[in-house]
Amino acid sequence: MLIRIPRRSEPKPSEITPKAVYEDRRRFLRTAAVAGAGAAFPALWWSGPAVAGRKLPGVRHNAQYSTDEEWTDYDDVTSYNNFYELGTGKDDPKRNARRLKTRPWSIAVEGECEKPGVYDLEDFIQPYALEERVYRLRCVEAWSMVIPWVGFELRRVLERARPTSRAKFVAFESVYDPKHLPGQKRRILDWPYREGLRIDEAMHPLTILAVGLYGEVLPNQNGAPLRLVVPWKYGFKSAKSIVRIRFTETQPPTAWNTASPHEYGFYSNVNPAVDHPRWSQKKERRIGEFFKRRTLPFNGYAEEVAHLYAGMDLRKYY
Ligand SMILES: Nc1nc2c(c(=O)[nH]1)N[C@H]1C(S)=C(S)[C@@H](COP(=O)(O)O)O[C@H]1N2
Ligand SMILES: [Mo]
Repeated sequence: MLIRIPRRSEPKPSEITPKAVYEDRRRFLRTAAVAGAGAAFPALWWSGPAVAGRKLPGVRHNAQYSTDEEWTDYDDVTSYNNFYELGTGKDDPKRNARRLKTRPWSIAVEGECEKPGVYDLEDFIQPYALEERVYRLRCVEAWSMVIPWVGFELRRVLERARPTSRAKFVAFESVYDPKHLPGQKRRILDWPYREGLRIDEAMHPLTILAVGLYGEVLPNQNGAPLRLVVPWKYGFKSAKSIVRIRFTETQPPTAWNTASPHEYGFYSNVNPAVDHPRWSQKKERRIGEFFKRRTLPFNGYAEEVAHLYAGMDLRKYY
């Protein structure tokens, strides 16, 4: 088997900014900050109709929360997808990627919080420093990948909104655009795609909102412009192309649980001891590998998250 050396984000000589330009830019940033624009994030760079694939600047690699396993090939990560809004075949999302319109895009933060709001994508992302997190993703269909995401912790967004003491869950809603999205012309799921987390799961530092992968702006087929990544749960919990984040007092309905409750629970923590009714969850095929691997409890993140479920019967709350 080929050992591939992961692409790290070392600057090429061509990317090293000349000193004069750099100093000019610093001056510009200072002025902008004084003017109250808070230019931590380069908005101009980020805007535009077709930004998928553009290199993301200023991304810090987070080694603490990253696996050092070999990254799944970029081509597999971006051409073998589940994104039913763009079709149910694995190659449909890439083929239909252009049907998803990611600009303009706004995100509503609402429900049980003191500071609800509707934000343009650029304003929503602007306050957060971008990090690279290399996570395992385990699909309920018993395959897995290792993906270098770029994003920030969801808890930063939640803290800013100041949830009230009644906020016990966080609900997520994906894009609804049946005019353009071929999958939404059929009732494969009860659109829009919905997901949810208990608030402590949503606040866990492993839970991120991703805006990129492989150091670049997220391709549409991977859930542009903004998607959830919850690495210790089956892939379907990580909702793509999010337009709404809502604090709720009661457990919110979710797309797959609504479609088939005995197969897909609300928690859906990766659990090799609980089979899917139609297949085993004991092993998985890492995309790009031949032999199957044993699936680990909580997808290998037990040390970080098992305490969230202390005393819960995870066969009942699957
Ligand atoms: N809106 C939306 N989000 C979604 C899905 C979907 O069909 N629609 N599929 C889920 C499933 S089953 C998986 S495994 C992951 C796949 O993410 P990836 O294609 O970026 O690897 O996205 C999840 N998020
Ligand atoms: Mo999945």
